[in-house]
This record gives sequence, C-alpha cells and structure tokens, in this order.
Amino acid sequence: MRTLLAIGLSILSFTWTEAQYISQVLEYVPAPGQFTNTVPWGSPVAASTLVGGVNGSMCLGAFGGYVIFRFEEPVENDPENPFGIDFTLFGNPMEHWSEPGVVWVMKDENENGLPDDTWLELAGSDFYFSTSRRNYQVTYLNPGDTVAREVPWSDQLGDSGFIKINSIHTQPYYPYRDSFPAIVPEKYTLTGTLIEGAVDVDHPPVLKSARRAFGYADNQTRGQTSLILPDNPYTPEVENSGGDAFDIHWAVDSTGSYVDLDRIHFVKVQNAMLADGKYLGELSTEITGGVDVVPDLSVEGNLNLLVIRDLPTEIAGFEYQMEVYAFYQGRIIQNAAVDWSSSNPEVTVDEQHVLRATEPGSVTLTAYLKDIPQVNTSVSTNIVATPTSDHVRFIGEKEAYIFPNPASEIVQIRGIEKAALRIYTAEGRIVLHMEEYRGGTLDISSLLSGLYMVRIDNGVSMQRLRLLII
Ligand SMILES: [Ca+2]
Ligand SMILES: [Ca+2]
Ligand SMILES: [Ca+2]
Ligand SMILES: [Ca+2]
Repeated sequence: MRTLLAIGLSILSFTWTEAQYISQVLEYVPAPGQFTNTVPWGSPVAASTLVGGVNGSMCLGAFGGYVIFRFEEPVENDPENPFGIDFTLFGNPMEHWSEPGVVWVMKDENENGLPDDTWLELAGSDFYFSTSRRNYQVTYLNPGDTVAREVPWSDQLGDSGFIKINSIHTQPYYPYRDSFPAIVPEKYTLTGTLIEGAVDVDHPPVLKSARRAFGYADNQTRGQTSLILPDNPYTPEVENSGGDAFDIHWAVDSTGSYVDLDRIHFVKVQNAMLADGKYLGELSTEITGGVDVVPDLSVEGNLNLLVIRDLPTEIAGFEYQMEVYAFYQGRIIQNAAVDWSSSNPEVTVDEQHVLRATEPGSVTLTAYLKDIPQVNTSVSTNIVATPTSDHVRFIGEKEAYIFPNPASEIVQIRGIEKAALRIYTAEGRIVLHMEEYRGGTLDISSLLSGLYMVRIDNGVSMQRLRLLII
C-alpha cells in the first residue's frame, strides 16, 4: 500500500507539478482572539483550508495559539536547496504589519506516523534577544456570555491583562466548547516562546509591527514567481516565492543547542507575540498554506546576516545597551567581531555595544561584520533627555539594563531611579525581591549559575531583562 502510494505520488509530481503542499492538519488550538469562532479564519474548518494549496485562511488568535500539520512526504533538509531553505509558509502580512509565529519541527523518530516525538524550535532572528522568553505560559479565562467580552489572561510571572474586543467582531473570543472540545471551557494555558517584536501603535493612523529579520511565520510578504523557489531569508527584499522561508538547519533543542536533522515529518506554528494592535486587534499569526522546496543548485545568494534588536523610537537617557547578533545560514556566529558607525558625532557605541550620547538628537547606527563589512545593518532612534510618551506594554522601550551581564558576584541595574525589583529563576521562582530599588549594586554571589529574569516596575512602566549568572 505504501509503495503503491509512493509510486502514484511520484508519477503525479512528475506529470503535474513538483510542489508538495500541506496534506493534513493534525491539531488546531487557537488562543482567544477576534477571529476565533468565526468562519473562515477561526473555526475548525479553517484548519482544512491549509491543505493542498497556499490560499487558505487560518488564524491562531493571541499568544500561544498553534496549529500542527504535515506534508504528504517528509520534508528533507537537502543541502542542494536554495539558501538551504527546506519549506515555505505563507501568511497575510503587510509591508508594515507582521504577526510573527514561531515554527517548530518534529521528526517521526519512532516511525508511528504520530507527532509524539520531540518538538525542536526553529531559532529565528529574535531567538537570542534578551527580551525573548522560552516556556512562557499564558492562561486565558473564559469570561462567559454569548457575545464578545474581554478575555482576561495571566502569565506565570504574575503579569495579567485582557484580550481586547472590538466592534467588528461581536462573537465570544474564547474558543467554543462545541468547536474545540479539546479546550477546557473554563480556562486553558498555552506555553510557547514569546518574542517582543517591535510594535508602534502610538502614532495612528499608521500602525506598525516591524518585520522580524528571519525565521518567523506571517512575517514576509509574497513574491511573484514559482512557489518552489523560496525567498532568501538573509536579505530584506522579497525574492522568488516570497513568504516565510524555513531551514531545518535552525532547529534547536530545549537547551538552545543546534540539532542536525536529515528530514522532518511534522510542523507546528505558534503565535509568538502577546500584543494589542489597537484597531487591528490582537497580534495574531495567520497561515494560508505551505510548500516544500525543491533542490536547485543554480541558485546563489548572500547567507550572512547581522541583526540588531529593535530600538524604541525614542531612548530616554544617554546610555542604552544595544544587542547585535551575527548569523551564517541562520545559525548564530558566537563572538562575531562587530564595528559600529554613527550618523551623529554626539552618539557612539562601544565594544560592549553600549550606546552613549552626550546630547539629545536623532541618530542612525550601523553595525558591520568586521571581517566582511559588506554585511551590515542599521537602526535609527531619537535620543531624548526625558521620556516624552506614555509607556505602552510591549512597545520595546528598554532604557534600563543590567551591568555587567553575564555576572557572578555583583550587578547593577542602570537607567532607573526607583523601582520595585524582582529576580526570578527560569522556572519563575522569586529569588530576590526589593520594593524600593534605587540602582545600587546587588550581591548575586549566592545565586546558582543560570538564566534569570529581572522584572523592574516603577509604577509607570514595567520591564523584563535577562540576567545570566556564571
Ligand atoms: Ca535546509
Ligand atoms: Ca497577519
Ligand atoms: Ca511519532
Ligand atoms: Ca529576502
């Protein structure tokens, strides 16, 4: 039976097309959202629209909503694929509006045809950002009622909020019991990787959610040509099919180490952002289909990339810890040497990537790979002496930073005057708590090595920073 099927498929692919599409959706668990429970984007029917083409309609709702699917045949990590890319997913992003989803892959190690093996995250451009967080858990509460009501959420760090409703979508946003019997009707928890993104909804009517550099779904717009020839994810331009190109080569395990896989059988896409897009509703990954890539040795392109963590539109203060990461074929280059140039003589960036300004003003900063200066990237911001806009959660202002980091004896949180401070372990346990931290040095010598989360709240804004203790 299996042999016959394989022969049938190979004839089909030879005579009709070489494209291999998604063939089956195995699980669809949306988070609450404006499209949840609506047709076609948020009902169980949405999942079936991903099969066999690239013009379906499926929405994952707010943070953590996910879908699991497979292609007809395993997706090969073929070194002869263009740019190393193995499959492409399509969403509905716009030029200034990306709704990034994290993609996970699984190999059917036990060969039982079921996705009961190990999920490996494809580490995209934001994986190493200090603002990204793996194993982030959000619990959604069902507000009840037969019409739309805000859906309360809380995370494992004690933060909470609401999935907002709008006047266009009047149905309940919490998944219907009848449509999604696997979702507990009272409340449910979704766990995944959170990224901060770069959302600017404070300057309407133009709302922006900036495209991530590479490695996320519902992120890059479509191209014009053959579906089986992918975009080069290491350039900002849309090439070939466009859409979001993925390389199995980016897979990491639960410790963040790269894993070499020859092929994968299952793919999971999960909304990576918890953010409100004002009149556009909550940020929510949409998927319309996927296609396997076909080997083609004639295609060449740039495989190097530098990524700078997005700067806020304004930096309040004269010091700011920047982050820059170098990649080759999507895997990080540890300790890559990076040089900086600045458009403004009053603003410099030192070897620790700390921005220092002597005057307020606008600046464009460019990072260069020292060995290959053609590989560079730029960011712009405006340095102001004091904050001029109200804080909005998840907008990305990060004026506070930890110094030194990594650390082993003492650290100092710079850039804040007075705030409540909490330090958590990766599991969410509080190991240090001060209601009135005023920027002094903290003795952390008694803490075990590992990754910690530092939460700072000055009553106006809340920030989370990552601290590595070695
Ligand atoms: Ca590959
Ligand atoms: Ca979208
Ligand atoms: Ca299996
Ligand atoms: Ca490109």
